[in-house]
Amino acid sequence: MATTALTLDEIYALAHDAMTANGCNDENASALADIVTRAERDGSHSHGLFRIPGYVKALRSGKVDGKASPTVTKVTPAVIRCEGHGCFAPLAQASALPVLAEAASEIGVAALSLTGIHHFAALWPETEFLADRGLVGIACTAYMPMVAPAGSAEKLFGTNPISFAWPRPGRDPVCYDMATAAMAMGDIQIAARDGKEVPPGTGLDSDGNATTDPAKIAAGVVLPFGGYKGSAIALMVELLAAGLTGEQFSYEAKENDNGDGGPPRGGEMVIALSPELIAGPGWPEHVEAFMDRLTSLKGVRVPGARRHKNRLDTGPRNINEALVETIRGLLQS
Ligand code: PYC
Repeated sequence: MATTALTLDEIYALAHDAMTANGCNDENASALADIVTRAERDGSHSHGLFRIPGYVKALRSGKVDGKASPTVTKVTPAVIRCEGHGCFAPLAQASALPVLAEAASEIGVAALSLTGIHHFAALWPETEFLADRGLVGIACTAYMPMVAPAGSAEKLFGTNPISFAWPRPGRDPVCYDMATAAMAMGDIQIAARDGKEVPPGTGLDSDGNATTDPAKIAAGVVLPFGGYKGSAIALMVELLAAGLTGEQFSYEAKENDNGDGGPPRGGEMVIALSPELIAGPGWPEHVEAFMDRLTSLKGVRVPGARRHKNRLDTGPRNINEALVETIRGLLQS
């Protein structure tokens, strides 16, 4: 694969310019460019510049309002609502996460319901934000139907990612962000682009036959990870991200989407818990003793460790050359 070396500042500028050239104001463009740059910095390629053409499609079709200004409301001391008014998710998160963190730090537990947003990014930035402030974070969002519930060959669930972060004072948090599908759709698309096969069990073709061809899976269905267990977690994500926020379930998002290829309107649920208030003082020592046990086992890696290691490298990143050219082409609106 031919690549172009870009510094993190160049990645940020490319993402920011692509957004402003296509109708975003500086606030929206900056929030989005920041998320894209952090994804490339950490090696989460499927959530980095790879997403820009989709973001631009959503701006050009008028589905996303690049000048929207989210509103944050405290419904009760523990319930925070953020209405994005059609913005990309990162600006709504930047507006509401500090309010969520403050509430959970004060009263122990708080929930943030995000509505009217278009989410196409990783979810670890939300939960790491909370862990960096000494809080446990859980976030999930539903997406377009791509995944067949266990027992069926018909898609109903989105790839429905869920992220969890646990704070470790003085250390990087435990943090994972995973699709409840056998593979995230972005990774399936990247495998198709790069001509690679995906592992058996990832999905079915449009006739319901098992295949390792990512292009056939993209046209067919993805399977939930871990059979009926993953299917149950994908169901939980639909209920938390749509049932609990009042936003669209994956199937509703598809029915109401304009099919431009950008992220549909949807909801996100973010929950914050304070170990200091719930477990009480002494929790870090208790947890670190457990983490020592865990990491003493041969072959165990703390979730998030690879991203945290990647982020120490402040040098340029090798980005798919064709992708960079495509994005440069999008600077002409
Ligand atoms: O990574 O598939 C994904 C995703 C969907 C919505 C937000 N992220």
